Amino acid sequence: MARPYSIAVDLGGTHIRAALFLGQDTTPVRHTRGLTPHTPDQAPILEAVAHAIQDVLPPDPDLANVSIAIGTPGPVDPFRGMVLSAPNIPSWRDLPLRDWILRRYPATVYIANDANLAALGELTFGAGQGATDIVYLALGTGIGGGVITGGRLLLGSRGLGAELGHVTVDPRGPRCACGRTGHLEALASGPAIAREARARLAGGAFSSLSKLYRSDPLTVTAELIADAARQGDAFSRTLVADTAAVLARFIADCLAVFSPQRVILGGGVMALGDLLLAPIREGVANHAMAAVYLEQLTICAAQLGDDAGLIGGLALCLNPALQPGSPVS
Ligand code: BMX
Repeated sequence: MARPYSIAVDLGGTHIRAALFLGQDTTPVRHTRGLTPHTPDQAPILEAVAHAIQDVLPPDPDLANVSIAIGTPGPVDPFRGMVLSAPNIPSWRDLPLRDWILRRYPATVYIANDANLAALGELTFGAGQGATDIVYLALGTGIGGGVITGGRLLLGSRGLGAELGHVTVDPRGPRCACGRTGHLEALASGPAIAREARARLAGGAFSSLSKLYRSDPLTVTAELIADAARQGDAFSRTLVADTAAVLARFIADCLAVFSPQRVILGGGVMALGDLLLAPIREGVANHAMAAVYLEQLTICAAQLGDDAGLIGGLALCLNPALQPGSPVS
C-alpha cells in the first residue's frame, strides 16, 4: 500500500528541487529549491540532495510513512539505484545514490531518470491520463525521453531506456552534448536552435531579431527566437519550421517503433506552443509509415510544466509498478 507521504527530488544541472506530497494531492505540502553545487566532488552534491529532503520532511518524520523518488539526468540504473554517469557532474559516476540516501533516510527510495519521471507525471496526472502507451519528449537544454508501454516505463535490460534525445537523426549533423554526432538533441534542443540561429546570422541571414539581440548574434537564445517567431519574424519562423520538420520525422519513426496513443511534448522549447506543434502534427501525418498509425493518435503539449518531474516522483511513490524493477514498499 502506498505510504501517506511522498518526497520527490528533481536534481538538475542548475537547481535541486524537492517537494513533499500528502496522499494523491499534486499540490505540495512543502517545497524547496536550491542551487546544485558546481564542484568536481560527489560529497557536496549528495549533501545538497540530503538537505533538500531534510527541508521538506513531514512534520512528524516517521520514515516508515515516507517514500522518496529522486530524478536525475543521464544514464541511471533504477534497479540498483545507481547514477551511472552525468556529463555535467564529472564525479557523479557509478554512484550508489539509493544506498547513500537510505543510510540517511531509511524510507523507501526510488531512483529514476528525470525524463522518465516526467513521463510518469504526465501519464498519471497530466496530458497522458487515460492512456497506456505514450512517447514523451522533454525539449529543453537537452532532450529527455520517456516511453510508456502497456502502462509502464520501457526501461530495457539495464533500465537505461529510453534516451530518445540520443537517437541519430543526421549522421552529418552537429556534435551532441554527449560527444556523439547528429543526435536529436543536437538538432532540436533549446541550445541547438540557438546555435543554428547564430550560424545562420553569422552567414549573413537577415532577421528583424537584430533589434532584439542588439546586433550581437552571439547573444541569441532560443527564448529570443521564440519571441521573434511569435512577432512574425520570418527568419525565426523558418528556424522553428526546420526544427518542427526534424521533430516530425523523428516522431513518425517513434510511431513505427512504439505505436503510441499519445505523443506528449514538454520542456522549455514548447513555449513556442502551436507555432511548433502545428507543423509537427502536419509533418508527422506526412511521414508516418501508414495512415493507421495516425488513427487514435494525439500529439499534444505536456500539462505539468516545470513540475512534471516532481509530480512524476509522486506518481512513482504512489505506484512503484510504473517503473518495473523498483523496490516494492
Ligand atoms: C540529456 C540526458 C538525459 C536527460 C535530458 C534532460 C544527460 C546528463 N542527460 O539528454 O538523460 O533526460 O538531457 O534534459 O546525459 P534537460 O533539459 O533536463 O537537461
